Amino acid sequence: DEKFELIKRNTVEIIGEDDLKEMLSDETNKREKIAYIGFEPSGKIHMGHYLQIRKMMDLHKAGFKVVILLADFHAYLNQKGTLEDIGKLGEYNKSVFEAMGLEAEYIYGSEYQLGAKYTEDVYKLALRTTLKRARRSMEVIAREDDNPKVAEVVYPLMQANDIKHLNVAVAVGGMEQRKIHVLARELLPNMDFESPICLHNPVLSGLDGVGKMSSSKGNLIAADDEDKDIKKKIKEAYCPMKEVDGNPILEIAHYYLEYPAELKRPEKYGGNVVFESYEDLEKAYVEGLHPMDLKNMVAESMIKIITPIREKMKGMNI
Ligand code: IYR
Repeated sequence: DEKFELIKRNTVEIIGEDDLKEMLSDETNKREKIAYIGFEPSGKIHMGHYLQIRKMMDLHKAGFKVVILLADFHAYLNQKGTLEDIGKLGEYNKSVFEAMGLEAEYIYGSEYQLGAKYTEDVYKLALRTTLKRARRSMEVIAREDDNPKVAEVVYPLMQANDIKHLNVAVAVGGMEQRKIHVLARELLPNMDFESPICLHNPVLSGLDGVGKMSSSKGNLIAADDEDKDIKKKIKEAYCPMKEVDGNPILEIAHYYLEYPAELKRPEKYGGNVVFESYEDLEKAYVEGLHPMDLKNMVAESMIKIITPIREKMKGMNI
């Protein structure tokens, strides 16, 4: 129904859709409505993060308690720095998510991941997971390393275990988290825990058209970018004419424009056009709508989205 549609909107997939529908219609709250997502603390919060934060707001609206895991030990295991520095980034990330308007409970991994029961469960998962599978689940997530460390295979076991120890019903993440989530779905039922529902968001392409939008690559629009930077980045972004696949600007238009969306342009360039839906816009683009027209629409809407977040961050002294 309505809540389900809100939760499903703009996702790539929900694994366990029927369980979710059942949860939404069950007023006895047999299964606690807890949804979570974890982030390795990061120096830049960008529009890829915001897509996920918005989904957590949808879940909140649909009656879920939202938990945000500031995954400090995970970042540490993934060679992102000292625990102390990662901790500071976690505080910063929390403030940005609050500026985005998310109401949630925030928890650091290090607050519970050294507990005896948690640790025992990691060992159980370690016995039940092949090395090969643990490594495969980390394919997009693990930092590149010519000599991969054991930490890389501990990481997914802990992530699966987080679901149990935070009592999560709905685990959220980008599509790159899917293999870890599927592992959790398979193993947790043998550890006295109900298989989680897993919701996967699209992963945005980088503005350079090379790989995904990523804090480490700088191919992003940040939550606190100034208007002139947004305009410049979008103007210079990869946006091949008539091409849909891997086109970052069209992806942003897909997930961030409000439809019906209006393109405003002078008569001599064809005048104004209204696109009823993303599909409508995509069709026009494939048929030759100019990349500059698309970029102008996208820049305008990004500025509209980012301005209040940026100003709130300034007000909070972030
Ligand atoms: N693997 C995530 C970070 C992460 C997510 C969850 I959900 C956890 O329980 C732990 C870590 C990433 O790639 O950022």
